[in-house]
Amino acid sequence: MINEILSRYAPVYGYCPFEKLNNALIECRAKNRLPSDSKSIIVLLFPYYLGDDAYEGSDISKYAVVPDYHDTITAILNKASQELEEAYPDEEFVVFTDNSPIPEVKAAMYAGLGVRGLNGLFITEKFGSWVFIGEIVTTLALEYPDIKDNSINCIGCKKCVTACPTKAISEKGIITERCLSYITQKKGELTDEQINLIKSSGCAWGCDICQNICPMNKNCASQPIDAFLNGAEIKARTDSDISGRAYAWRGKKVIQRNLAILEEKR
Ligand code: B12
Ligand code: SF4
Ligand code: SF4
Repeated sequence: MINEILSRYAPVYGYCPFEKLNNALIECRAKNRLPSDSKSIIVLLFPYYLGDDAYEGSDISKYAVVPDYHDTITAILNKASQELEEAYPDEEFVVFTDNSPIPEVKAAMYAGLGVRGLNGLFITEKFGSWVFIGEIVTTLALEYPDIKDNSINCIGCKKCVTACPTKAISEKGIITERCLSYITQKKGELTDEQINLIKSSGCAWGCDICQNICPMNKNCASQPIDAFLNGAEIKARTDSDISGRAYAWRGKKVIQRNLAILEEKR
């Protein structure tokens, strides 16, 4: 029954035992929404890669080209959870994506859906790392794959480490403050070094360098979910309405500052 429901909402999904991550939860306000007797994390993956040709002339990273995934994925997860509530009236189902207490890369790993890359991202066989992760935390007990921590890493070629312009990738994970994706989202004044990094990346929002270089992303399928097929925009908006785009949450000033930095370059 549960598989029949979920397969209508995401091309890939799996089950992670909640107890595996109970001690690794991210401290955030959303933590209060977790059911008190959580047993499972239903992890769903949403591919967004549109094919290389689609990004020609783009000034933002691939994840920001499609309509804001927080809105689209939350809407999909809400529908799925409504169906699950009807099918299992005694159980609780709570949806999250990104703004989540669940370390999503780890949850996807323990659900047996792919591997963790040295670039910190979750990589699937079919879609590479071009997938967003969403989850439904539930009191329902499910069957889980037997995943051992050490058997889940990428091929370890280290091309991402060499290509990263800020040396943000270490064996222990990503150094957040160094990551260009973080820098493009930062409010206020940037240092000259940060400005130059944005200029040379040519990207006004996010960073895809460690994903573009990754051999595990070669030949991955371009089968984005329907919600991403319409409404893709390869250039950041310069007009007043930026709602529904991934860069909207930081407000207009940040994306406009970054676009001005790219403009200076020309
Ligand atoms: C904060 C955050 C960021 C920060 C910090 C990134 C980071 N990796 O820490 C910033 C702003 C930089 C960022 C950037 C991006 N993000 Co982000 N981000 C998150 C968020 C909200 C939380 C991540 C987190 O703090 N996890 C908790 C910490 C403790 O986990 P951790 O850093 O992995 O630390 C563990 C590891 O170090 C691990 N560890 C131990 N030993 C080793 C060894 C190795 C080799 C590694 C890799 C790890 C490791 O143990 C630590 C403790 O648990 C997640 C959503 C979520 N709720 O999970 C999205 C998320 C990870 N981001 C996502 C995306 C798409 C991006 C970008 C690609 C966007 C872009 N194009 O610019 C970039 C990629 C940058 C990168 N290479 O990671 C997606 C990734 C999807 C995927 N396929 O993996 C997520 C899952 C959101 C989503 N719902 O889809 N992000
Ligand atoms: S997103 Fe860019 S800056 Fe961040 S780790 Fe990857 S290559 Fe480095
Ligand atoms: S570039 Fe190589 S080391 Fe980095 S995530 Fe991809 S496979 Fe792993």
